[in-house]
Amino acid sequence: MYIHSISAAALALVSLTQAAALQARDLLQDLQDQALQNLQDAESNSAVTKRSCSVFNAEVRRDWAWMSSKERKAYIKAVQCLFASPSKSDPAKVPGARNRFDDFVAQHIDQAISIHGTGNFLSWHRYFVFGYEKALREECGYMGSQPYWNWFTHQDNLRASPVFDGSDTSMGGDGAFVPHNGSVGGAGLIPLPSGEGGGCIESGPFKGVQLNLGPVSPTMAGEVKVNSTFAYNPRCLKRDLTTFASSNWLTLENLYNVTLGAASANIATFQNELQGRFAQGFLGMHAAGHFAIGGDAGDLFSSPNDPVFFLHHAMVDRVWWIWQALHLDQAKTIAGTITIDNNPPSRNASLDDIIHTDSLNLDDRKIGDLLGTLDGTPFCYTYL
Ligand SMILES: *[C@@H]1O[C@H](CO)[C@@H](O)[C@H](O)[C@H]1NC(C)=O
Ligand SMILES: *[C@@H]1O[C@H](CO)[C@@H](O)[C@H](O)[C@H]1NC(C)=O
Ligand SMILES: *[C@@H]1O[C@H](CO)[C@@H](O)[C@H](O)[C@H]1NC(C)=O
Ligand SMILES: *[C@@H]1O[C@H](CO)[C@@H](O)[C@H](O)[C@H]1NC(C)=O
Ligand SMILES: [Cu+2]
Repeated sequence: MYIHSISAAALALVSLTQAAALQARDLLQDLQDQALQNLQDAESNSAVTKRSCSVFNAEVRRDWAWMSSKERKAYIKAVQCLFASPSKSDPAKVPGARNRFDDFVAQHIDQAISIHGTGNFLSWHRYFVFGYEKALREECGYMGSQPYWNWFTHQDNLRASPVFDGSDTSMGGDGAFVPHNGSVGGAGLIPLPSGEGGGCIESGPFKGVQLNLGPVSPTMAGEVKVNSTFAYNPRCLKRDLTTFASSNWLTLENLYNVTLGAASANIATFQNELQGRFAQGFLGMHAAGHFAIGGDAGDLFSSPNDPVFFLHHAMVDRVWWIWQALHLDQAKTIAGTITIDNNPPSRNASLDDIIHTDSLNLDDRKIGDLLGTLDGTPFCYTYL
């Protein structure tokens, strides 16, 4: 038995039991509806009139599964265009970059240890995905918005997901099966069994694509680390769809916890639960997504080599966006330091800290300017 539709008001009540929420036909849809409602209410109650960006005119990012074949093909074509366009990275710094897609990989490699387990984790990745979406639009003629990978369907059969089914309207299928001993997630603490892939992507649009950078910190057995951080290392894109990771951690229970449950209390508990409790064997939804894709996507540094990275991080961003809309009084707070899991110990991140993006054609921005997706500058988008 499921509850037909939890009323918006009921959802907002902390008294709603977790069990009730989990029985809901679609917790995610209820959260989404409540988030949009809260943003609309906030706007109609706001004293500020005539904002250039509003929840009513913002770009809308959508679920890959809900896009038409034509829309998906337009997105895929634009991503392929980035792979075919010249790099803008400084060759002295990034000798291995060969194309525009590599610039994004290089940016993430360069900053990896100061953008994960830090106070800028959410805002940095929000800006990164935005920069990618902007490049698709401005440099590759894409007219749509950045799609997301909805984690909460096909968790028990990733190969059937419209993101991974290997059709020409997917982001490519699994890797070819190469026997291996699995992967190790969660900063080396959480062993994951091998999926049915492990080799080069076998089907769909990214079959045969050439990667040039990384792996810098490979996590799948048998992968060989590149000799120097930005060296040229041409090879195929490897995937190992790992249902073990998706079915264990991409769960409605975990979604509930970070949006309405104990972990939703403040930005620190939210982002920490989302990023996992590795010492306790809990991968968390962010890392679980990376390891569900597997292969190149499991590398802390060079994970953007797999173009699904951007659909995954759009979903991370969407869950943050939902949390923010459900906690409007805390939406513009941050927590965490400026070093990965505060190692080595460092000061707290501040709203005035600058996010730099080198060759991505984005202006440097303060973290504080990257917290609202409807602030107009630089962002004006919502999710559906
Ligand atoms: C897996 O690990 C075992 C034990 O270390 C080893 O004997 C075996 O060769 C490995 N298999 C592969 C495919 O690497
Ligand atoms: C690293 O360097 C060694 C020795 O120069 C070479 O044999 C190997 O192919 C290189 N590996 C990669 C991944 O570039
Ligand atoms: C919810 O998150 C908190 C951390 O904030 C954690 O202690 C707790 O175990 C989580 N609950 C579930 C059911 O996972
Ligand atoms: C850093 O932030 C934490 C809470 O997120 C706070 O308890 C601590 O006092 C802050 N440290 C400094 C030096 O401001
Ligand atoms: Cu990252």
